[in-house]
Amino acid sequence: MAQEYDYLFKTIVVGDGGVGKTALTIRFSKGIFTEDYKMTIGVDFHVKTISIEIDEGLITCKLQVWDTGGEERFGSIRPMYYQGSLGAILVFDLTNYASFEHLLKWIEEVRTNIKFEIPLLLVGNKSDLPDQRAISMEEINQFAKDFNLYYIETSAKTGKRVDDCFYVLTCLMAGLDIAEIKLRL
Ligand code: G3D
Ligand code: MG
Repeated sequence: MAQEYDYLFKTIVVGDGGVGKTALTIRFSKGIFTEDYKMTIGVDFHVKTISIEIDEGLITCKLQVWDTGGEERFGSIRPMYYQGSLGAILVFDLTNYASFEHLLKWIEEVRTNIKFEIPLLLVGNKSDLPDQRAISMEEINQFAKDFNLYYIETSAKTGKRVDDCFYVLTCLMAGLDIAEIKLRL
């Protein structure tokens, strides 16, 4: 039987508890936002196949998105979820400054647990709450520049740019030129 995808990518979603990792993962994989899912304990993974158009045709990528529990008490079981990850989404909450400050810790955790360089995508979630915004664009841009990260602002609630964020990470994992991708977004 022919394989129905060109690539299989394991992707992890990391960041503090409450930033919206589960909401983003569910929005992307199922296209919905629900207020009543339980706090993630350990890990869940969701699968979705996306197609990327390149000059030579379509590339089909199957994403396995692992939604990790961000809470400290899951720390000891978390490392095994990093195994085999080819990309990571680093999420903070645009309305919570501490979640932004903790990004460094998350980058270190990814780098400690994954011995080779993988693409990281920085995501500021809850863009639907502009009045509660706690981090300036300057600060975010500086951070993204310092760590050489591509940055996207999403709302899991409205769905805004959620697909774009997984699409961009997939392109990075597939080794496609980000400048080219930008033009297509
Ligand atoms: P986590 O998986 O990172 O711990 P969750 O975070 O996905 O469980 O989300 C934490 C809370 O933030 C949830 O609210 C969820 O509904 C809310 N949330 C997630 N994404 C968004 C978003 O884009 N916009 C808004 N306004 N809220 C969001 P509760 O009330 O259940 O704690
Ligand atoms: Mg969760």
